[in-house]
Amino acid sequence: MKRYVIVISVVVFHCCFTSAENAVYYATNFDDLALGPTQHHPGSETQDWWFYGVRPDFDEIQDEIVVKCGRALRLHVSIDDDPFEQTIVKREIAPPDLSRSPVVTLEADFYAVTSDQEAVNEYYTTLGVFGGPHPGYCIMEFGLFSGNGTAKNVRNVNVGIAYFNGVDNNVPVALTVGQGLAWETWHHVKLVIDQRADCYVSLTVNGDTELLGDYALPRSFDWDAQEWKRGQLIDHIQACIHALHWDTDKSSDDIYWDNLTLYSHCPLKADLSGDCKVDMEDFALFAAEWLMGT
Ligand SMILES: [Ca+2]
Ligand SMILES: [Ca+2]
Repeated sequence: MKRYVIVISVVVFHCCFTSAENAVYYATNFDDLALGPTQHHPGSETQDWWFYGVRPDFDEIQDEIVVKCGRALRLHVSIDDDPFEQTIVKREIAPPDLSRSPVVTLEADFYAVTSDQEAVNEYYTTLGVFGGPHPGYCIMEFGLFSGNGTAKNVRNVNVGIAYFNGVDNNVPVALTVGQGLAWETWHHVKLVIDQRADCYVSLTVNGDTELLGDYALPRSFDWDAQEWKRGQLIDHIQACIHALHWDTDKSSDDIYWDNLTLYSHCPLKADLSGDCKVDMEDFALFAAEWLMGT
């Protein structure tokens, strides 16, 4: 009995300080992709199947700005765009089985540009992962915000995420990291969610981490069922930028994405059987080898 207690304590201690291998679902630095605008769905193999969502020629694989390592994906909205016009670029993904690796991470570098930093119209762009049970369900996403009543060179660039508060996703998380970021500078964002626990895990921006385990993941409204539902099946990555002009203030805006990675893992080191659960099956495996060879 005494040995049993000791074994349990060793396992629990171990699982809190280690993590399992990552399952990578998509990763690109865009460097080997063909230059130029993305193509209509399903896209071109030369551009690793990135395709435009709603309108052509407002996005491109490019290497003309100061890119820290080769090519990057650029999305653009014009000062001549109608308000609420948007540029969307997508990349489909074979839906992964998250049951054995429910902690999902989306990482990317971004470089934000606006033609008029003194203008107060809104700058708004997003990077997210979407999927089923019906197309368009948000699995995880973060936005980059500026302007909206304050000059963009005063507010600078701010990371934002939504959470489900029991009613809707309309009240953003009050973040402390990723706020007041410089324009025309590369920044790194790492967003981690726990799909099984239905909560965020953390947000890391330029090395600063904020824990977000108290926040439920966003829902999407199912108009047929008239209820909010949580997406379960990842099927594409999506980048978007919006033209949000004011009558008095307009701007051409760009976002550049690079070094994009989507992966997941099981956080339970004591899961020896590989099902991302720790139960008697794992204990039996552990006990069977306890003190073997000693
Ligand atoms: Ca690159
Ligand atoms: Ca197990």
